[in-house]
Parts: sequence; structure tokens; C-alpha cells
Amino acid sequence: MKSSVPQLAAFGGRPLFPQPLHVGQPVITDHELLLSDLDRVLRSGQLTNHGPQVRAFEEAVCGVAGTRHCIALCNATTALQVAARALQLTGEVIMPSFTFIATAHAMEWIGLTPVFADVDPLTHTLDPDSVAACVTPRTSAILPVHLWGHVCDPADLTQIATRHGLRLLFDASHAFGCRRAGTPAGGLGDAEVFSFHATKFVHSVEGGAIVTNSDALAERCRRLRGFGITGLQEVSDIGTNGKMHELSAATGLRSIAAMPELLRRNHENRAVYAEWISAVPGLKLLPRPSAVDTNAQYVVAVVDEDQFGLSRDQLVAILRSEGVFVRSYFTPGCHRAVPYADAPPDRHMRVPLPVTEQLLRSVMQFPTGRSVAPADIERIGALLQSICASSGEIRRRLATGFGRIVWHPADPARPRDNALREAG
Ligand code: T4K
Repeated sequence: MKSSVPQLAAFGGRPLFPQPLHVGQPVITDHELLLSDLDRVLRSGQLTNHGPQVRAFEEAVCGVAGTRHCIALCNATTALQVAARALQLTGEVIMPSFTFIATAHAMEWIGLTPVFADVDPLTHTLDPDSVAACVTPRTSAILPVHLWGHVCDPADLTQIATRHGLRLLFDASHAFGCRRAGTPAGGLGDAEVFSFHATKFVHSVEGGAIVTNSDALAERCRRLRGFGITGLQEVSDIGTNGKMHELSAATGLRSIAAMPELLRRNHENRAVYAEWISAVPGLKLLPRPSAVDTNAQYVVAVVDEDQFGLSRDQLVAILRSEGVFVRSYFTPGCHRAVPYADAPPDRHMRVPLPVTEQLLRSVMQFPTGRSVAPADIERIGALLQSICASSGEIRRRLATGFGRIVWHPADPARPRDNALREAG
């Protein structure tokens, strides 16, 4: 274990993990079975356009989400757009800024205006009071995000939506297999959207889905997913091509079948992180909200710079140089990203976002999933303890002439022309 600052990879030592550990490394649980599934699909002659694999995948998603309908799509970004079009949204859509940029871009791309509300400091999901303060006559919908699989409390959001005649569309990209009070994510509001991207708990390489209990909405979503075509010669809408293909659905089906094992590993990993992080001053694992069961796909921690001795960004840089490829999702925040930051001040911002601002500075995510073993996490835990114990010296080095760190050779964020760069 590293017991002195010069041993840290950031300052020239050997990286703890020459093979880096990732947040969201894709999992293929059984290569042989998947390969034989894919082989069968390739020989079947039906590769796309609502074939048997997509239909089976949709049925399996309905089974997990407890909904009447699932419309599988090529990714969640397109799914959000198809759902918004099917719900006939207009004008402004209220959403968190503390989310992946796709939530905002999906709406902006189809001519809707994202308006950013603040989030709750404990759950990181939309704060209903902040949402209520954003409503104007131009608002047509609320788009809450079940961030980190924290399924939103729907009560107050539903009340606001009902009071103002708004649609309620949930971005459930992180929440497949998560529950609130025993009820699975999927059946809230008018519709919910899952992501089945390779980095997600369950994945179809790329993929997404709209789930709903409304027969009429499901029918509209299906139509819009396939060009708006309703028959051999009939076109009833401006649709898009949002279809999931058969190879993707077959991969998704295998991933759903592996859910119990994925869930067990994620929770086991989270428990090991919890034990080690609890012994590190200034680092806190984000607790699971009461009544929520998550898929533990995101291990989220909050850094208190004063107590830990380093800022979140400094800690991220030092861990990444060791091959622990932690992330700082979702900095800089949608409201600070193009084009929202450059827009006239009241176009996307109606309320202050103090909690969002604080989270953007302090929240980080640790590698987990099947490619990360509990023994790896124990090494990360010991590393965190030694970084914290040496934080004064590290801070001094970063502040003086030594203030440059060595990047991990495999880090995609490493500048190509220079292996050294200043840390946070
Ligand atoms: N709404 C929310 C709240 C979302 O979080 C997302 C997506 C969406 C909507 C839109 O869903 P999709 O349209 O994508 O279905 C990743 C994912 O690309 C993105 O899907 C996800 N959220 C977001 C939270 O994370 P990046 O930019 O962090 O991806 P990347 O390439 O850095 O990958 C993350 C880590 O996983 C890296 O450390 C490398 C590792 N990785 C990744 C891939 C793809 C691998 O080891 N192998 C791989 O094949 O966005």
C-alpha cells in the first residue's frame, strides 16, 4: 500500500491499477450464450423492424417495470424525444440541471425550452418547491430524473402537474429495476424512459425504452418511433427512425436475465465501499433515500473539502492517475453548458440553484459493476485513507512548483501532447 506522497502515481509512483477501473464498464455475463443468441438472430433473416427479439425484450421490460406497454428504442435520448412528441409538449419543460446533458438536449433538439429547477440535497432529485416556482403559462411538462436510481417521490410533483395541467414524463435512465415503496420505476406519470446504454445496469449496447400504462400514448409512441407510418401506404405523422434492432434486443434480453447476479454484485460492492468510506473524514457515501431500492449502479460520494483536505476535483485527479477512473457527473451542470449558459438569463433559469451548485462541486462516482471486485475496492479504500492522511502535503505540492500531476497512460482525458497537467 502507498504510505508516502511520492509513491502516489500523480507524483511519479506506479499506478495502483495499471488496468484502470471504470464507472459503468459494460458487462456481458455469459459470452457463449449471447454469441449463440446473436448467431441465431443473424441466421433468422429478421435483423430489425419490430422482430421477435424486440417484442420479447419489450415484454421482459414490462415485466420488470410493471407496466402495460413498452416501446423499445435505439437510445434513451431518442426515447425522450418520441415521448415528448407523443405527449404533444410545447413551450417550456421543467427539469433538473443536475442531470446528464441528454435530458436537456433531447428537449432543446425538438424545439422545447428546458427550464432548470433545483434538486433536493439528500436525494438529488427535483425539489417540488423549486419546480412550482418555475411554472409559467408556457410550461407544458415536468421532466424529473430518477438520478442514481433514486426513484422520485411522485406525490408533490403530481399535485403540481395536476394543478397546472402539465404532463409528467420521468427520465428513468438510471432506474431500471429500482423501486419506491416496493413499486418498480416505470408506472409513474404519463410515461417513463429507461436507458439501456452499455454503461447502464441492464444494457442492450445502445438502447432505450418508453414505458406507460396509457394505451393511446403507447400507440402514438409506436407510430412516431417508425417514421409515423401506419400501413403499407399510410403515413399519419412526422415520425423518426428510433427503432431498436434485433441484435440489440437479444443482448438486452441476456442482460435482463442476469439482473439478480448484477444486483448482488453491485450491492456487495456498495457495502465494501460503505465500510471503507465511513472511515475517511470528509468523504461520505450518499445514502439510499428511505423507501427506495436502487440497482446500486452508481456509487456516489460527497467530498467535504474542509474535512478531507482536498477539493473534489483534486481527489478525482489523484485517483484517476492511480487507474481508479472515478467521475464527477454531472459537472458543469446543464445550465452551465452550451447553449443554455449563453442564452438570455431568464430563458432557462427562473430560480436560483444553490443545491445544484453545491453538488456540482462536491459529488463524485466510484467504479463498480462486475468488472470491479470487492478486493479492488478494499485497495481503493486504503488508498483513500492514505490520500486523506497526506492531504496537507498533497495540497502543498499541488500549490507549489510540484503542482503538476502525472496522468494515467490509459486516461482518455489525458492531453495527447503532454503527459503532465495541473490538477484541479
Ligand atoms: N438521461 C440520463 C439521466 C442519462 O444518464 C443518460 C445517459 C441519458 C438520459 C441518455 O441515455 P442514452 O441516450 O445514452 O441511452 C455515459 C453514457 O454514454 C450515457 O448513456 C449515460 N447517461 C452517462 C451517465 O454516462 P459518458 O460520457 O460518461 O460515457 P463514457 O464513454 O465516458 O463511459 C463511461 C465509463 O464507462 C468510462 O469510464 C469508460 C467505460 N466504458 C464505456 C463504454 C461505452 C467502457 O469501459 N466500455 C464501453 O463500451 O456517458
